Amino acid sequence: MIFTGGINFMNLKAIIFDVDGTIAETERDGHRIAFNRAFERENLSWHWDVDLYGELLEIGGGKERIRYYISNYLPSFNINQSLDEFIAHLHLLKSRYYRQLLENNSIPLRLGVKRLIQEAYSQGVKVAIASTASVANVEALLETSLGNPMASWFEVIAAGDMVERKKPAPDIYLLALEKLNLSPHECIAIEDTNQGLTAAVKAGLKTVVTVNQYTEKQNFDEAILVLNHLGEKDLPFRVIQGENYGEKYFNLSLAEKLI
Ligand code: XBP
Repeated sequence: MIFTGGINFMNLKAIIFDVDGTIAETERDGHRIAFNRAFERENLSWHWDVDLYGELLEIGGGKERIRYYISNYLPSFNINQSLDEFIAHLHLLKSRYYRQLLENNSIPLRLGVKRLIQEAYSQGVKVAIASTASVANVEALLETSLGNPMASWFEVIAAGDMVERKKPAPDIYLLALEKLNLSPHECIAIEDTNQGLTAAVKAGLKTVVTVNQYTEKQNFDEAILVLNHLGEKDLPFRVIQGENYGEKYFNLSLAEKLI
């Protein structure tokens, strides 16, 4: 049992965060822009507009998304090199542009994220990451948006190619749990997409969803709670689905009740 200043967190030992769309709105104005810059740099006449990118988000992982786009939208596309190498090169370029974007104009965290990380850290509840995005891109986001030392508070970063099967497979959550050395009933996951929710639930985790522009119409029946954002004391969340036990913003006591 963790005993801290009068609050007993008997069950909750860790919060596992998804990254893109959950910690920060990185997709539309971050990853999407970086993909397009890489396409331009390679003289490709491809352009992923906001709507098309919404469709492509069904596919997790930057490399996987490019591959899916080529096979489903460009049936006659041909190159004089191996497709794997071409995709790897394009993704490397894209990742450089993404990190440049973060460094020049860091993407703000979603409402309530920083407060929750601080609350968890100060109460001895671990924080961890389970993301489809590449490790370097996750670390760059944490460093530019949270800064240090907060970025180093994450006990575990499970991301990208550390597992073979990306979300909606549960593998990345299972890896995070293994590295945390905790069982699913001691943790809560925070996600923003249906694929992420499926992955977390299949790993046995109770999952809270904070929706965004791209995901608000998705099905979240399996979530324990669905919110518009995590909220703050003076900026309460809106409950879309589930029980909030009278709380107005997402905090550790609500997380404890939910698990
Ligand atoms: C987000 C993703 C990623 C990013 C691109 O994953 O789906 O594919 O769009 O990242 P999550 P990379 O919501 O699980 O964080 O280019 O680094 O793969």
